[in-house]
Amino acid sequence: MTELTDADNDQDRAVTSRRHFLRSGAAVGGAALAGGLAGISEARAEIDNLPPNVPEWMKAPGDPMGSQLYGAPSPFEKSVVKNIPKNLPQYISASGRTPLQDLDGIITPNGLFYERHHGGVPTIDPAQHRLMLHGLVERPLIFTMEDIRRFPSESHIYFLECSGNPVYKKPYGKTASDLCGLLSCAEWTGVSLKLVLAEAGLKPEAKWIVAEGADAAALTRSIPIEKCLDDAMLVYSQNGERLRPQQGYPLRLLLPGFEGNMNVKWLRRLHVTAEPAYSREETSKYTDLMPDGSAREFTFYMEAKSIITRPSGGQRLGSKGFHEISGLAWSGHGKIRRVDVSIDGGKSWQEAQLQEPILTRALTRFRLPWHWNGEATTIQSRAIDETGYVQPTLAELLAVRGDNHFYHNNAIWPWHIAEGGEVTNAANA
Ligand SMILES: Nc1nc2c(c(=O)[nH]1)N[C@H]1C(S)=C(S)[C@@H](COP(=O)(O)O)O[C@H]1N2
Ligand SMILES: [Mo]
Repeated sequence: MTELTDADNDQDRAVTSRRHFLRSGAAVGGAALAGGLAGISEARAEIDNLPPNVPEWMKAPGDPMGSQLYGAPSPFEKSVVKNIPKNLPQYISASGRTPLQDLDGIITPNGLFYERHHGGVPTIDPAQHRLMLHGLVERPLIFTMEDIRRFPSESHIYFLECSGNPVYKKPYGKTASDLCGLLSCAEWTGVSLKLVLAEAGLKPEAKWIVAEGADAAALTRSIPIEKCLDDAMLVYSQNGERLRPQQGYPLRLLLPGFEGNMNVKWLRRLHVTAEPAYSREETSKYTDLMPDGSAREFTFYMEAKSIITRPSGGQRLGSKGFHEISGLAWSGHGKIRRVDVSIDGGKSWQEAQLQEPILTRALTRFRLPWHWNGEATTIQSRAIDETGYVQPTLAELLAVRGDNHFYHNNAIWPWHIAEGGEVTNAANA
């Protein structure tokens, strides 16, 4: 903030002084030619655009309508892009993370929605796409996309998170996106799976539905029938427009609160069975080895979790004084009831404000006003969901699950703030 002086407030004087400035500026520019005219004129243009002057973008009409048929962000926002890890191979089995630290609110813009795929992103012609529903049903059916869109539609806001977000033992990475960017939230539109199943008629022995994607990975997961008859959706739109190819165009399964992997994209088949398929993705992957040697499998729901996105790793507090701490909390088990924030390395906790709306199985934004005294400290958040479950520390998680685990790390993330204001990941310090 800069205080407005009386002189600045005097528009007439401002215009005259600007003319003076322009005239003298021309002389300076001429004299400084050898030193690089471009730099000088840029700096002068910047001053010219500041109050009380009329900025250059007010002096002529802007770009005409139709110069962009599909809108894009301002060119000044070009650094806000998906975060594609450089240390992982990105051919075929790949992931790109949401830049959580650069976003506000709870909705992820479609172009920044995280993506995770095991066989590349297929290009599917919706006119040639079919959904097959068979197995333990009275009437096996094949649906076109038009058939699916004829069902009554529903829209809901839900988060989606990969259970490999982040790796378990030593959460590496600098930014909130590196650590937690396999997480996004959108308004999804589609049809309740229950309605579609009623059309086929489930047989009494139906206990599981094995869902298969139309990608080169033919990703396959078994879903318990209870979830299929609850809030599961067949989704064709995200944030108002059709699904992006990366999110499963033209059709995906959406299982609110379940680990990302089960939300099968490019959905082509629902096989109703009495037993799970024990596919690769639910045995060798997305299952965790416990200290006693047993396998923790079919861990469907993502447990309560939160992360401070501002200030967060890679950012810097410019000065001591007022800063708002802001972040995201979510739980696969329902609504977020409370978020606590600690600004003293976990010694004491304060209740953060939750921003409306607080939705079931959606991201919830929290914030805490904070006066930073300029000393080094560690800040962190912990989420409590409506079941009363409290987000654990990494040490608590390791004590129960041992260190052979790979997936399902919902531990608290501490950020270290140095005296100079630099924010770094304190979990892998
Ligand atoms: N068909 C198919 N579905 C899939 C995948 C895939 O590779 N193929 N990846 C899964 C994984 S591991 C995750 S975390 C989510 C990611 O969804 P998104 O790319 O829309 O964010 O989709 C799941 N569904
Ligand atoms: Mo995933």
